[in-house]
Formats: sequence, C-alpha cells, structure tokens
Amino acid sequence: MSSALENLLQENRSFPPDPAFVRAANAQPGIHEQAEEDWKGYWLDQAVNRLSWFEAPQQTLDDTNAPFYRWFTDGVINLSYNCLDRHLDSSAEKVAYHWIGEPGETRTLTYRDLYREVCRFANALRSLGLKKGDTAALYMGMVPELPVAMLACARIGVIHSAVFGGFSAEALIDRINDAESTVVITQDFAWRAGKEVPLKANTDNAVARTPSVKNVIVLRRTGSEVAMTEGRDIWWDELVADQSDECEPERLMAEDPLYILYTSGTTGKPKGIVHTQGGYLTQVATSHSQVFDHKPDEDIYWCAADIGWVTGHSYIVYGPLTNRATSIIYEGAPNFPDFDRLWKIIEDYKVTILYTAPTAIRSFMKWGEEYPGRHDLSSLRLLGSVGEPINPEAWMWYQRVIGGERCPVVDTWWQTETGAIMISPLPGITSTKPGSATRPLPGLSADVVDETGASVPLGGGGFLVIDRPWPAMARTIHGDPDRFVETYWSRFPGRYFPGDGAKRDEDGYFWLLGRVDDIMLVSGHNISTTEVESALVSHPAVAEAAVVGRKDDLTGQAIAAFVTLRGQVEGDETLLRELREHVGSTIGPIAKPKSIVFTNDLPKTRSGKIMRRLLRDISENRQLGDVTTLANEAVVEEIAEMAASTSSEE
Ligand code: 7RM
Repeated sequence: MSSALENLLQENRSFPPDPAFVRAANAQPGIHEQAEEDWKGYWLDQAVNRLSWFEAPQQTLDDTNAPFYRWFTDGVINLSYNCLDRHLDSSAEKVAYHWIGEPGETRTLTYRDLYREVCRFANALRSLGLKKGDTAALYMGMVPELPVAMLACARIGVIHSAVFGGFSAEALIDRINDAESTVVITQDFAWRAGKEVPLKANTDNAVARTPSVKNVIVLRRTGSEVAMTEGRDIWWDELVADQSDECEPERLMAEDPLYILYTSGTTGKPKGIVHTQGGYLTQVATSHSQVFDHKPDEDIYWCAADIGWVTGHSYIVYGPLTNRATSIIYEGAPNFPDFDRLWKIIEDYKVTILYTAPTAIRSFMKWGEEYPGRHDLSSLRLLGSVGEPINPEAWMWYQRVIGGERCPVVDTWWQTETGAIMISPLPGITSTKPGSATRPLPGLSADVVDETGASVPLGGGGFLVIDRPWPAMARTIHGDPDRFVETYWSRFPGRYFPGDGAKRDEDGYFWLLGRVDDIMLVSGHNISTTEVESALVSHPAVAEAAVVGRKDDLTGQAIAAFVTLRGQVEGDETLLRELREHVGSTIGPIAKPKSIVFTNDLPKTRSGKIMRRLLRDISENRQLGDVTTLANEAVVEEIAEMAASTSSEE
C-alpha cells in the first residue's frame, strides 16, 4: 500500500451485552486490563489452571531464538489425557459428541466411549510400528473416527497431518510427501450431498506416488466396495478388534509437535503449519471458554466447520474436549436433503452455541428465512462467525433470524497460523458492532500499521500486525523455517504479519478488511474489497458479492464486481445501475464498480473463502490460475462466460 487504506464504510450500530448474560459470563469485565498487567503471567495461569500437566511448567515465554518462540518449555503434558482421561471420574457418561450422519443415522459417544476408541486406535497405531515423532496423514470426512484418530496420534506423540476430505488426490500427494507421513488413515467413501466421495480410491491414486507410506487404514463408512492392497491396506475394524481398551499416554514436552496443517494461500506450494502441545492447548481451551462462554453442564455446542480445517482442530476437537463439552458433529451438506438441515439439528438437539462462517450465513440468507422459520431455534444463546470478514448485513441477519435478537454474535478473527482466536468480542464484556471483530482477547496485542511500520492513528486503516508472541502461535513451516521468517516476520521485523488489512475506529475496534493482496488501488486510493462488497451486500437484491481490482488505463485499477442475487431476483441493466449508485451513496463515488457481472455462484476455497485471484484473472482475460483447491471449479468457467457476455461498463 502506498498510502493509508481508505476508510469508507461507516457502521454506527452497536449492541451492548445483555445484563443477564453479563452476570453469568465466564469472562468478566476487567479481564483485559488484568491480563495486560502481566501478560506472560496471565498465560502461565491459564496453562496451569485450565490444563492437567504431568509436570506443570514454570517457564512462560522463551524468546531467545525469535521468531521461533517457545512457550512453557519445561512443562510435560499429554493432550489426549486432557481431552479424555481427566474427565472420566466426573463425566464418563457425559456425551462428548452427538454425531449425525448425512443419510440420517445417529451415534452418541460419551467421554468413556471416546476414551475407549482412542485407546484402542492408539494401540493399533503402535502395533503398526508408529512411534513418537512419526507423522500420520488423515484423509477423512466428518465421522467420529476423525477426532478418534487425531487424539490417538496425540496420545502416543504421533504428529497428525489432516488433509481435508474434499481435496483431490493431487493435493493429498503434496501433503503426504511434504510431511513424509508413513501411514494414511482414510475411509471407503464419505457422504456429501447424497453422493459418495471416493476417499479410498483417491488415496490409492495418491499413495502410488508417496514413497513414505507403508500402510493405509480404512474405515468402513458407506460400505460400498473398494479395492484393498494386500500387505498395505488394513480395515480399521479389523485392526482395533484385538486391541486393549487402555493405552498409557506418552509424556510429551510442551514444545513437542502436535500437528501439521497445510494452508494453501494464493501462491506457491502449501505451507505446512506446525503447532505444538502446551501453548496451543492453553490458548485454545481459554478462548473456547471465554469467547463462546461455554458452560460444560449446560451447553450443547456446535462448531459447524470441517474438522480437516483449523477451526475444526481447535474448536471441534481440542478446545471443546479439554473443556468437557457436549458437541454436535454433522457429516454432510447443509442443504441435504433440504435447506433446513442445520435448523432441524438445532431444534432436535437443543443446540445453545452455534459457530459458522460468513459464506454459510450468506447462503442461508440467499435460501431464505422460511427454512430457519420452520424450526424452533429458541435454545440458541450465542452465535459465532469465522473465516472471512462478515458483512454488516449478514451479521444483522444472523443476529435477527437465527439468534432471534437475543444472542450475542461473536465475530472471531484468527488463522491456521495463529492456532486460536485472536481478535473477538467477549460476550459478557464487549459491545458488538456488526462487521467488527472488536479487539484482541485478554493477553494478546495487535496493531494497525502503515508501510513503514508506524502505528496508524484510530480512524485509519493499514496492515494488521500481532505485536507480541502468543501461546498457540505457529512454530514454523514444516521443512522450511526460512519461509516462515520470510512470510510472517520480515515485513515488519519483530512483529507478526498475517497478511490482512484492517482499520480501527475511534473506539479502537478492529475492522478486518480482507487480504492485503486483494486491496485495490483506484486513482491513488487504496480501497479494501471488504468495504465495497459489504456495500453491495447491503442492497436488498444482493446475496453475495466479490470485487477485484483490474488493470485500467485511466485509473490504474478499476473495480470489477461479481454479484449473486437473493432468491428469485433477476439481474438486468436497471439493477446494475442501481447497484452502482447504491455503492456510490453508501461509501462514496470512488468505490463505484466499473463493471458488474451477475453470477449464480462465486469461486470459493474448500473452506468457503472467496478466491478473488481467479476473478482477477477473469477480469483481465488471463489464463486461469491454479484451481485445484477450489470448491466449485465449474463455476469459474461459468463466470468467465458470463463476464464475456453480460458485463456492463459505465
Ligand atoms: C480460522 C481461519 C485465515 C484468514 C485470515 C483472514 C480470514 C478468518 C476472519 C477473517 C475477517 C474474520 N483460518 N478470516 N476469520 N477475516 N474476519 N473473523 O479462517 O487460515 O483458513 O484463514 O481468513 O483473511 O487471514 S484460515
């Protein structure tokens, strides 16, 4: 950015916490200030008080080899012990997971059940020769055996490397080879939108090109036939059949690796983000309790993300289980068999806390209020959002239609690399503003800086930085420590650069503005994609919008918008002009899109983030970039055709 980021969108609505909620909240007013007095001591307190250690740590932060920070280095711990064993005395019969299969069958796993399954599978892994420091690739759908496999690895010190079940064989190959996984844990097929996804067949294709893999463990899920390779492939049920129900947890150091999780980003080969044990669990457990106000004996908690994504690792598996939660896991698509599937589950299980993504919320808006309207959602008491900036319009809809105007909405900013939530309201403390992630959580610190690294005064925008270490931070990029330093720690030395733009308002609230690579430069003004998209989405006809800057002789870049419409609305020239005017009057004439394309869908990553890079390629008539991590590949071609035929310019 050559100058500060424009601050275009003004949002003046504010929602103070309800006094009744405040009285019972886990995190009480004053906690930010208390933590700030001694932030390292605050984190040590969380580590010692929230977790069970074989040897409690005395050390906090070791910054002698920055940016390769270490936390609680002298602590000895086992995460599977924290998630399971220590709950057995009080809560063996408490439900850990209510699982709902896409076709409709259900399973209930108590803490005792989960403990038994994890021990058996951990023993099974040991029987195959896996030991501390080895890596296992997990390529599965949303089945209870995925958390079982993760916890079994954690129990014996094996590093897990989950590969999202929607990825292709190609993506699996890269990730297995980079991590040098010696075993792949998969299933025959996964259910998705009524179809069987061939995970085992994909694995077979991958494993032909992954020399490190010795065994493939296959869970029977759908029961349809798959090929098994003699000597290499083993059925899960046969492998665990003779295993003991007990498995001694390995005593691990706080800084031993826990997992690798790959982030694709926009360019280059995927980065294997490495997380370790003690610091990670400390911050994940703390944030899960504080941000969701989670009460183990009252709540039915549902993080509707995929377990193969960091949100699932931290907030379906490690955080909730450490905090003795009862969680929902739903296997399949949100619109199967009908658009009300999620709302039916919430009614059936009396879900109290729901955590989902803006992309999902915008789909719900597009599908219409009648679907949530069919169900009693009055059990909900808190709503969360993660994954992208949430447009104020989507925030308001979520709060009104799903939350019945009674639930606090927590917009949580974080990344695979941060491991845990970083910037978020605390529901008993923070007055929320639609579209703002508000401020860093207790013990954390962030800033907004210009290109020289100087803090931007309140009211202005720039680069988000995290200006001191935090316990759940990524420790490195697997196999490429130089890239770790280069990507995150070199642009603003001493500070972590997440790659996002942000602004702060006069109250010091953070407003996330999207990836800085996507920021547009129009006639010398740096304009964030998020603000223009939010302006478009605030028009009643618009369900979702993506904008990109494309080369323009006159203005350097011109704003190109791609818009999907709500319900039955048809896009025509009149609406086009109206939308342009709407943006002009909402945030200013400089932000009016030069072209608008109506489309049925937008290109998204598998975790639902809009891929603006591809839209930029389309807008500039370039060869399309890499689409292998795209959720809906066909849509790109479709949009390219639409852009060629219907785009209209001012
Ligand atoms: C948890 C997760 C990280 C990127 C991040 C942002 C974007 C995530 C928010 C958000 C605005 C949010 N991990 N992002 N949450 N932007 N507001 N609440 O998403 O590694 O997959 O992605 O996602 O750009 O850098 S991730």
